[in-house]
Amino acid sequence: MTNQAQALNVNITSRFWTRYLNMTVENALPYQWRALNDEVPVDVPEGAAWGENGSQFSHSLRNLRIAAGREEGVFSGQPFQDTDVSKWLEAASYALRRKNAGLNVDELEAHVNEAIELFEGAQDEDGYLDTKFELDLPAEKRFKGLRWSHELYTMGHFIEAAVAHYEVTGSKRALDIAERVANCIGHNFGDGEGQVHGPDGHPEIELALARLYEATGERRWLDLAAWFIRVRGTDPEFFDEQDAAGGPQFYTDLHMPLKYFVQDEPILDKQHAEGHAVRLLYLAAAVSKVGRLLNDQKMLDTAERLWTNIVKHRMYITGAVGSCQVGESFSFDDDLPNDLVYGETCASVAMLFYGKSLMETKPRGSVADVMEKELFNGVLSGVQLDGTRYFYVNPLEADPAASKGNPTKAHILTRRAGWFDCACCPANLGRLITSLDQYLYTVSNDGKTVYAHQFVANKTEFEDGFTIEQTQAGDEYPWSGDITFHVSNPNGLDKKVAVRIPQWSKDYTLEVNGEAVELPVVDGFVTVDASAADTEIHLVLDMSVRRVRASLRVRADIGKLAVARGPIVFCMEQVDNKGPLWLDGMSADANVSESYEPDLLDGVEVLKVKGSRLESPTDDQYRAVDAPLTEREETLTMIPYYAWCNRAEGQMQVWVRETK
Ligand code: FUB
Ligand code: ZN
Repeated sequence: MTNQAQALNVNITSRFWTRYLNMTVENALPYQWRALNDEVPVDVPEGAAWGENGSQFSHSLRNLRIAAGREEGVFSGQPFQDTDVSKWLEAASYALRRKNAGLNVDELEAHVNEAIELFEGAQDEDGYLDTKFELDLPAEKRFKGLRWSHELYTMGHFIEAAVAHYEVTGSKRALDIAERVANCIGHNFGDGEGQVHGPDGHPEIELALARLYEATGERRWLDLAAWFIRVRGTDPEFFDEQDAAGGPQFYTDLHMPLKYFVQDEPILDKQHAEGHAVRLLYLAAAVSKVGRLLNDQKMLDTAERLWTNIVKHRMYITGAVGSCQVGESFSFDDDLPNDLVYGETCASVAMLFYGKSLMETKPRGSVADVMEKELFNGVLSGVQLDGTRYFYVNPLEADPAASKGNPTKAHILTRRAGWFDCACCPANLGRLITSLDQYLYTVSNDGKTVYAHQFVANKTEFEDGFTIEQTQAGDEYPWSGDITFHVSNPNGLDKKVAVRIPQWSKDYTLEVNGEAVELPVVDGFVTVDASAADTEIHLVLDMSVRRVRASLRVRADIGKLAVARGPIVFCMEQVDNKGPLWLDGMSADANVSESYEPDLLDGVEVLKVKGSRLESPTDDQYRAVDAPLTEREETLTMIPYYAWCNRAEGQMQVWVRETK
């Protein structure tokens, strides 16, 4: 299966997503540039994010300017501080295409060129490119402390940015730098005499090299990506040996097990998603991608196995992954605490990289359903509606008093931050949103079947003159489920369009050219013949409100209900409900009224649930059961989860106490 190679020009027209795209291009990316340029302070409360190094400002661009000889000074920030600029560069490169939608991207383009020039100036003659090492450490320390050095993670993000820039602009300026980086890595790593025989503590280079291979056609980058996948976990002593040999030390007070680094066993033997969530997910996405490109069955099986483990046992209803703050990690099956959750924004973004790759191997509605869940919930909750404040951690239950008073919950912010000391998430969100067009279609290898798997209104031209225009009626998706695909096939090619029937839609109606049809749902898709010059596929999904219970395996959600409508998960916020929210309840058949409120939170569906509120006859801390509690009628207000924390600070919860 292929993806954007055959979808030449995807023009997103969705009202919902155009707002996000334009907000990212016009607000978020310019704001992030200012943050990278030390014009926005780090404002995370103490203890809230891992890895604080006490910096008040990002210093990322300054590090590059110093390394490029444009400014005097010393390095500051995380060892991987350059990646904030690289991810921004990747996001901004995609964003340049919004010029076609009439946006002024001149300033963004100037900053893109400035960033590339800085990377060019900072690169060493041998291709090495990492300002932490270039400014802070002697050259002989390079690649000698890979447990925490993040060197390949850092260079990998630059490679990804360069590939994006090349794909968008056709310019090879950044790509040339990236190829020199890859050459440096290829020279230093491998099975040969004197080469480093082990991986970086943070996967990323594997995905980056696979993308570099796709952009350049150079087979050695794919082989090198596969080498990094295969070497991982084969030598549990590798990091210790580097340390013993005098390798550079970072984060010396952090003692993480090998599992955290996905280095405790070969990834292809792993049965469960374990360790640091972003590390595992970047690696799993690469295993899937490289497995497809090499047709390596063991890699493909591993990618499937880990995905299944995550979505069946280790993913929250919002798509959040990573249940544990210690090590920002996965924990164990069905351990999904709502108030201790990590749910890093980067992890939800990574789930989309992973899902996209699985779709390219074998399109399945179940995978596309998860991608959709992540997009509309786990990912979007990471960013304030105006694009200038961010969540690193995405809880399903939050309480300002608990975050403040209980150190084990200090990582749960109840206000998005303007910038982080470890600012991995903001630009990761940026690069996902500005490349959303790459996540909508998957085309079969023979080019005959186009899987239109996301309900994001768009107009797309494929290489062979085939076009699909997706339009949405009413308040549009995700608020309305009335979707039409206008398919045009002027050359009368042998073509099919496969449309996803989401698992959440209990019922649906399907019409082809105005006639009701019943087609089998295979792997989550209905497939419609589209070999005529014009075909119109009209799908109406069931957007009724759903009350959801979690599996009995999930202790955190026993006796609770969640509420969803279409792909959107809802939550209660204290600004709409009196609180404490844990006293509010609803029954499984509670009456729910819905209304679209165009002026609230940039346009959201609001639910009013006929629920109740627990009342106690006494205020005693403990009381005998002969003083019964009463349920008083109460109307509960619910808004889309992604839009929480855009008004007054207060409690929030997704799962609500279930009453009779
Ligand atoms: O280690 C680099 C980045 O910092 C990771 O991807 C994030 O999870 C954060 O730990
Ligand atoms: Zn992050």
